[in-house]
Amino acid sequence: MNSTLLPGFTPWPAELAAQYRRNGCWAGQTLSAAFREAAMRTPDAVALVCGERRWRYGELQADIDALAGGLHALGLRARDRIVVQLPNIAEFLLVCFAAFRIGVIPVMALPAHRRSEIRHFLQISQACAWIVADQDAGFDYRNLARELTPQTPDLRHLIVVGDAQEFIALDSLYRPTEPLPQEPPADAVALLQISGGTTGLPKLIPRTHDDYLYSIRTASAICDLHPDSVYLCTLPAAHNFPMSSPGTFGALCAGSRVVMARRPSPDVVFPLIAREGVSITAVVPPLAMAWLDAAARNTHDLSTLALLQVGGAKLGEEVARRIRPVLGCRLQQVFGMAEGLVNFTRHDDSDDVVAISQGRPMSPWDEVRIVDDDDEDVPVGQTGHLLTRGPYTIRGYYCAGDHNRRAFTRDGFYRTGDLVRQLAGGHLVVEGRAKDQINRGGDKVAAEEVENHLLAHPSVHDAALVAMPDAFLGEKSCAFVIAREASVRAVDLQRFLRSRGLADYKIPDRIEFVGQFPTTGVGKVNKRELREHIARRLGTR
Ligand code: OOB
Repeated sequence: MNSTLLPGFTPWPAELAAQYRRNGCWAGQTLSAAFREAAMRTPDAVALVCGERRWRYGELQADIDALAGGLHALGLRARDRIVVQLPNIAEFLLVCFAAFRIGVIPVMALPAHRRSEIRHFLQISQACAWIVADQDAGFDYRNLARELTPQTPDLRHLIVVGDAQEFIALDSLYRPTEPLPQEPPADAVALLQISGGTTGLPKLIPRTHDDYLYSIRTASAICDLHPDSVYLCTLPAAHNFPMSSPGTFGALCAGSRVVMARRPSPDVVFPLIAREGVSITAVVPPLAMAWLDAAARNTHDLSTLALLQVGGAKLGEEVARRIRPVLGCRLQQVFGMAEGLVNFTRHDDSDDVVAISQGRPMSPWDEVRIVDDDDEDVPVGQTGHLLTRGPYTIRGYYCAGDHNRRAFTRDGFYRTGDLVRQLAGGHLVVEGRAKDQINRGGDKVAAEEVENHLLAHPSVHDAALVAMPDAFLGEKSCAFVIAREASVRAVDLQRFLRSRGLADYKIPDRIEFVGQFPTTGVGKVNKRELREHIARRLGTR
């Protein structure tokens, strides 16, 4: 047992934890030990490819240990938090596994996050270190660091991949001779994922070595990852889907090869698939559509690609049915969440089930309930709220007592906020969403977070953010605003939100000025009506 739990982490009840150990879900192994096992099996096999750089398993293990030594020499200790904000480069994986080795907990920020999100992550996690790339996609992360370091007293180390300027260069932290401390216990928190969020500020999701490794290994078995598999990391590496379902972590623990794609566009990805013989990758629906379109002009050999995983947002049935004929690979739908539960369609599912369903839970130990507004089970086949608990679904967000009382039932089921119905074979069909969130092609936008930023503008009296249909992204965001002054324009508000350091994907795609909001019977803003209103204006339902 772990006697030194991270404060703010909600463990599973002791009886359940004992059961998950007895039934073999929790193997009592850390993520770093799982990688080491793979590295020892095939030290000469290529583990990681990033641009022209390549690591064999043995070399990667040596670099991970050397970096763990350097982080330890800096003063980082077990349970310290480090915000990791890196693009799809090898260093992302090196830093994660070095941190796991010494029990340091990465907070999985996305490259798209800006001042507002990063300040919040630094503050809520009390991270003592933050690691960024010098610049990426035209954004200089060192400038953001200069702005934020004075405001975050816990932050002691700013580490930079590339040109570090006045900060610490990651390259200077490889210390192969530094003695390493003991590995952390397997029931310790390994990492903090970021929630899509429904409230004012994003929540952190504590995942333990035990639970994460179980989900990775189960996903790897479902996707049949083996030493000859080649996994292409297309989506942002820190996201739960390309990291663990089975993702880069799954591939590394299975002895497969990981290839990092710097950008997800077909002109980058198709040549990489051909050059490296990629066999599996994960995308969101808009990317699947972009790849389908690009396939018509494609000259690269994509024949090694056996499985395309699509998830993060609802995939349209028509798009689903085009994947195999156009790209020549099987489709797997993946419906998951950083909080835990991941559903997959399976190899032996019929084409129809793969086209219309979002898969079924990956573990026999996943408990799923579909309930009405009063938490009563609905009859099979009817749509209701999805609740879940199990060996890799969290019991609470990090340091979020009040919110946890709403987000979980008293008996520990996580309220996913998704509306689903179940097919006879157990597969789930996502029918909608009860949570106040916009799913912008897989990027999650919490309405309240954006509304709060809008309300900070002196000309805004009230604001309500809703989803509007979009042919490519599935959904975009539309802010309805009651202005105090008629002179304020949409571009002013969009510029204002950017100046507040909000990630670009959260800036409302459209702003509609109105005199008042429609209300529900109890006087709440009627967002359903606002959604219908904007859909009508756009000429779609
Ligand atoms: C994945 O994780 P998150 O945490 O970014 O978002 C979770 C939410 C779900 O609750 C659901 O609302 C939506 O994203 N979602 C889907 C979906 N997959 C996720 N909605 C419809 N169809 C799907 N296939 O997005 C995530 C994590 C692990 C694996 C895959 C996706």
